Amino acid sequence: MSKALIVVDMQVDFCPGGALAVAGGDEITAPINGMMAEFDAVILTQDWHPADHLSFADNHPGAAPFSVTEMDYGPQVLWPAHCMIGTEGSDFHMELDVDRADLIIRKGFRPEIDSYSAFFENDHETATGLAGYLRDRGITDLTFVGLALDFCVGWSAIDAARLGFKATVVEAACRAIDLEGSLEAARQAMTEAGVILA
Ligand code: VGL
Ligand code: ZN
Repeated sequence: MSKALIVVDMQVDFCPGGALAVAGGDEITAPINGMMAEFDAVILTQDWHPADHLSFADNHPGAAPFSVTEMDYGPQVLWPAHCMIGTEGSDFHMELDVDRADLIIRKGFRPEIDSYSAFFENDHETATGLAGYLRDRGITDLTFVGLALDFCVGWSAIDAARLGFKATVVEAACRAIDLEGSLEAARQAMTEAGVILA
């Protein structure tokens, strides 16, 4: 049994003062750094969008941020522009122990499709390659922390469970956006998928 800590989107734009700030996002860097020592591998995900990304409300004339639109692959929340490639907002939080990471997996770089999960883009089909990497290394148990619990953390953990990994989410080392009940919905979906909420 080999286990990895998957640290989801601990980036400047998701922390207070950022473009898509999650309340308390900066409070979890210290606990996450502290957890890293307990794992065989540490993997960071990095939300990584081009300026013309279709998840940005700005790229849908007249659409308000946090409204929902219909894409080819299903409903998509339109976010304020965030984590743009090469900007400060896409950097990891200054205090995160980035040096401990074995792998940084970027997601959301295709303009026409968003990617909440670390495993699949939002069509639930296009793989990021993370599952293959973990399997090649013999990693079976995954613990998820980071931002945001009800989007990227939740979707990643659900995909992990569906792919046959043992998936645990440590809620105390996560923070949520909580958009119209999204936190409760994510908790329920995670439980149904067999994710352990610790
Ligand atoms: C995220 C919304 C848009 C996240 C990323 O990390 O949860 N949420 N992009
Ligand atoms: Zn994003």
